[in-house]
Amino acid sequence: MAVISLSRRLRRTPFSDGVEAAGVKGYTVYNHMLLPTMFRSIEEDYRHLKAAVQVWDVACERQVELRGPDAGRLMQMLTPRDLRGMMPGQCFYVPIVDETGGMLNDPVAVKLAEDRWWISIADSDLLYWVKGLAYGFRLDVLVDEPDVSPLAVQGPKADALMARVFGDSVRDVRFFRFGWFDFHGRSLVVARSGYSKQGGFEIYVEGGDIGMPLWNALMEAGKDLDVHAGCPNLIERIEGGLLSYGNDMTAANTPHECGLGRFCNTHTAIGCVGRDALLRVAKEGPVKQIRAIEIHGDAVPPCDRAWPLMAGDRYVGRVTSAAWSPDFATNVAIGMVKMTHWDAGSEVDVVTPKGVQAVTVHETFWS
Ligand code: THG
Repeated sequence: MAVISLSRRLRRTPFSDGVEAAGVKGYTVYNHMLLPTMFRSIEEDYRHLKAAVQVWDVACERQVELRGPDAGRLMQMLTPRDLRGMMPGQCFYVPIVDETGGMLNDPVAVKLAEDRWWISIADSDLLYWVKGLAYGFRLDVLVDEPDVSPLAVQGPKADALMARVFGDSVRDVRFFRFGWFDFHGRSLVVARSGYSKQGGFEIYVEGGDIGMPLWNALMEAGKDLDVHAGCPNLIERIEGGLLSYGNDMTAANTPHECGLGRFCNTHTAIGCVGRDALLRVAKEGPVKQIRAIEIHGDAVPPCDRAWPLMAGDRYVGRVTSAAWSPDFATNVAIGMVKMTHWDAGSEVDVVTPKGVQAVTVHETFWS
C-alpha cells in the first residue's frame, strides 16, 4: 500500500499532533488539508460513535469569512436559500450555486453579525468564487480565510463532555444555533451541529495556538465517558443521508437533483446569481435525484469511482458512496437515480468492481 507524501501544500491542522498521538490509521485530503478517516477501524469507530463521544479534527472545514456592509448581500448572491429571516446566532445549511444553478459547495453558513459571516465549506475552492463576485460587483466586503478550525464533539455523550469543559449552559444551545463560550480566556463559537446523526457540537477554534490545549482538555475531561479521537464515519453518514460534495454531487448537479430543494427558496432569494437558471429547472423538476440505495448481498468494496446502476442493459443512475452497515446488516449507499427508477421499492442492479449486485431504491435514509 502506497502512502500519501506530506508537504507544505497538504496542510496539517492545529489538532494534527493529537490525531497522530491517538493513532490515526487513515487520512483523506479535504480543502488541501488532512482529514482523518479512521482510527481503530471504520466499524469500531462507527460503534463507538453511536455509543459514546468522539472528538473530531474537522479543521479542513475551512471558513470563508465575509466582513463588511455588503456581507449579507454577498451571502445571498451565493445561495438560493432565502436568508432574510436568519438571525445572528443561527447556522444554515446552504446550497451554493453558480450562474447555471450547478452546486459549487454545500456549506454551513454561520451568521456572526449582520456584517460578519463564516461559510464553513465542503471540499471545493469556494474562496476564489466568492472573492471574484466581491471584486466583480465592487462590493464593500472583505473576503478571506481566517485562522478558524472546527473541532467537532459528536455522539450520545457529547452534552456531558461539553458541559464539563464549557459549563452547563452549553446544553441550552439549540440545533443549528450557536453561542459564545470561553476557553483559556478566548471566546469561541460553539454550535450544536456536526456531520453525524448522533448529536453533538462544533467548536470553531479561533487561533491555532489553543487547538491542542482544547483537544487535551476534552480528552482529559472525558476519560470516564470513554472519549476517543474520531472522524466523520463513512457508514454512519451514509445511513444518515449526509451528502459528500465531490462524491455524491458536483457542479454538474442542481440542488434539486441533490434532494436539497428543501433548502431552496428560489422565488424569494433575490440576488442569488443562479436564480434564473434554478427557476427554470425547478419548474420542470429534476429528471434524476439522490436516493438512499440498498445493495443486497456481500459487503461491497470502497466506492472510489461511480458504480453504474443498470436496469437490464439500460443505464439508470449511479452509486457514489457505499459501505456495509453492521446495524442494518446490508450495504447502505447513496446514488443518483433517473426518474424512471427512483420510486421507492424500485429494483435494479449495481455494477461494482467485484461484480453485479441487486439493489433496492429507497425514498428515505436509514436514520
Ligand atoms: N459542519 C460544518 N462545516 C461543514 C460540515 C459540517 N463543512 C463541510 C460539510 N460538513 C458540509 N456539508 C454538510 C452536509 C450536511 C450537514 C452539514 C454540512 C448537515 N445536515 C443535516 C441533515 O441533513 O440532516 C441538517 C441540515 C438542516 O436541517 O439544516 O448537518 O458538518 N461546520
